[in-house]
Amino acid sequence: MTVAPDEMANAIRALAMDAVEKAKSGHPGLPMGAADIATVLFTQAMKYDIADTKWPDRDRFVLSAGHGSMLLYAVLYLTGEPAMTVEEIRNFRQLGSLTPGHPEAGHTPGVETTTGPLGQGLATAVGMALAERMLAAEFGDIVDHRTYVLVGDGDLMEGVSQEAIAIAGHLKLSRMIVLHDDNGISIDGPLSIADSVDQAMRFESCGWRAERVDGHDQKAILAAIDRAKASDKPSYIACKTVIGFGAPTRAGTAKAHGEALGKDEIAGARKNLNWPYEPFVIPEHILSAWREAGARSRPARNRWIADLAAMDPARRAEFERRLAGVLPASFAGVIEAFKRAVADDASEVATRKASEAVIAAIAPAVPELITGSADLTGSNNTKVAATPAISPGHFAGRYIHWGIREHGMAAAVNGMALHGGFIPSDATFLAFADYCRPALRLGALMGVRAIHVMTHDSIGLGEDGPTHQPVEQIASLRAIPNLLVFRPADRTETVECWQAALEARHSPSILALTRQNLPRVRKRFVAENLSARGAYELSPSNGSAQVSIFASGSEIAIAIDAQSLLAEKGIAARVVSVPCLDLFEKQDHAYRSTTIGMAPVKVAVEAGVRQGWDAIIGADGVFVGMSSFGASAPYQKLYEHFGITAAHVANAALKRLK
Ligand SMILES: Cc1ncc(C[n+]2csc(CCOP(=O)(O)OP(=O)(O)O)c2C)c(N)n1
Ligand SMILES: [Mg+2]
Repeated sequence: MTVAPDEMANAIRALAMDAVEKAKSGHPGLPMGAADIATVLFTQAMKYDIADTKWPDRDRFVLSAGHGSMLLYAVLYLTGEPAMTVEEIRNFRQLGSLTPGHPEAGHTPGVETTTGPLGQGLATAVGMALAERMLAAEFGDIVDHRTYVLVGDGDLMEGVSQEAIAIAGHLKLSRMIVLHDDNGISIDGPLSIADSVDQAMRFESCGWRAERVDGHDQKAILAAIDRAKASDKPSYIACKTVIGFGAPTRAGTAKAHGEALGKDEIAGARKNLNWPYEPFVIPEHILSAWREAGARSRPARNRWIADLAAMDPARRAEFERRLAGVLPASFAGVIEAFKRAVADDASEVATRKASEAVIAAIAPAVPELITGSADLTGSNNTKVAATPAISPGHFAGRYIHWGIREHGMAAAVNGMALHGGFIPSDATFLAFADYCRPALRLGALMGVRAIHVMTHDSIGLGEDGPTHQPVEQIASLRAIPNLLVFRPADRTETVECWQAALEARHSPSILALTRQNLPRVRKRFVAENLSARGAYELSPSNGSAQVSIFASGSEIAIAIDAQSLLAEKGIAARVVSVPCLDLFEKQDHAYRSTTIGMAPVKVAVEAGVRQGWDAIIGADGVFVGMSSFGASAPYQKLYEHFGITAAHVANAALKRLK
């Protein structure tokens, strides 16, 4: 029995309106409007096998308009993802279900990336498309897939979309195909109240191929996708749709966007769509047509498995290691040798330079490490001999010039990590972490291993002044769950923090690094990665400590000088280095309490705001740091001006002792 294309699409529409109705919340408009687009993608255009949603060579599908989650859940159920039962659809938006309000990667099989914050999916997909080309440049045709993105009007209005579109067009990511649910409606009403961009012209001007089709004409959509596949540019297809297609009074209006339709409207939609079936019931002939579609690419997957088996065994092992995200066997040895080598180097160094040396040392042994910068290559120190830059259409390389697009960069780096095969890192100034923040947050929520090198980490950058001097950034980044914020103090800690970041498979990391030179504070080689504990006693006291001084990064040297000043006054003090407060909080109670210690006076020193430090020093601890924005001056003057000096730390401790 042949099933009409609109019956296939109506199955999505019915599941979406029924699930939203049962949950009494959710967004029926997008799934009902974009059902024809999804039907074309999942029954004809895309290469995937629902039997293995992790097949490395599957086409990726990103629902950037994450509020339309029921579209994706319906497709996963219809195509036959075993975990996505009709029970899960009935439990839409309920605790513990596989059908949360917005799609969550790592939670629901078949969801490629977490979406919901508009624009993120599109920018993340750029990283997936880029990773695909870069991996293909390394391993050849065993990597050969596309990245499809469904965007709504909202995704395209968000600023990050411009960064994403511009870099994708520039790099000629021809395997990226964006389908726009061009319904002209968002929450407040018709788009015309707030937007008059010609999207096709916009994409074209960014180096994309663009065209417009009727989003309810499945033949036309497929033909446009076929043309997109043949293009040497990324493609944008505006699919003119009606939001809430089928709903008798709400279709085409903002009322269809984000609330349950209600009994009468649903009854009317069933009539309009010629869908006489009970809620959550998909008739056998339609379900089996969908299930067939879900297995359509099985022969392609079997061919791929055979191709993989036929690969040269050593290359195959390397390819599989890369996809598994396991560091090379040589990694630990390379790190240890380098750490041993720097242990004897007593010269001063900026941690950004120390980081460059780490990258130079490990990049040859860790081919999955990708570096890059948002136009601050010479300041971030992320480019080394082993990381040549890629260029438009040429993806053999390991360095990405992202342009001045911090938000798009951070999102794309998430996408590269999600795609697999790479440990991506990027870079900018720490003050501009704020420009990356939505992507940093999503990366942390998803648990991707992405490493963000953020240099110029305090007033220590000096003359560029308060606009460029991070004050609250470190604290605000520490506030993001599962984001590891590292602030190393010297060469050795910089090696250790890089190592910890690379080994943190399910967390993104920030490496906050200095512009200014710092003295060596770790004087003896220790095999253990002490920074990975988050905090450790760096300089013990001579006798029972009366003062514990906690610090990170550039303020460690100040803490050690303060320790000497106190010793001159007969006060025993110890110094604890805190390169990663987040990791310290994960240590067991015994380690935490011995590291924090029993000294009656606790002092923390960091050239940032106090927030977060009370976890160590308590509410009556002494904090020496910043409580205002910085200023423009040579950095030594600024440290004096803001009172972040050894003398000030020692005096503050003495005062508290009395
Ligand atoms: C960054 C961000 N801002 C705001 C929202 C809230 N929001 C969710 S959907 C939406 C409107 C989106 O319009 P459109 O993409 O056209 O979706 P449609 O109404 O057509 O389904 C808004 C403002 C969000 N999810 N993310
Ligand atoms: Mg819309």
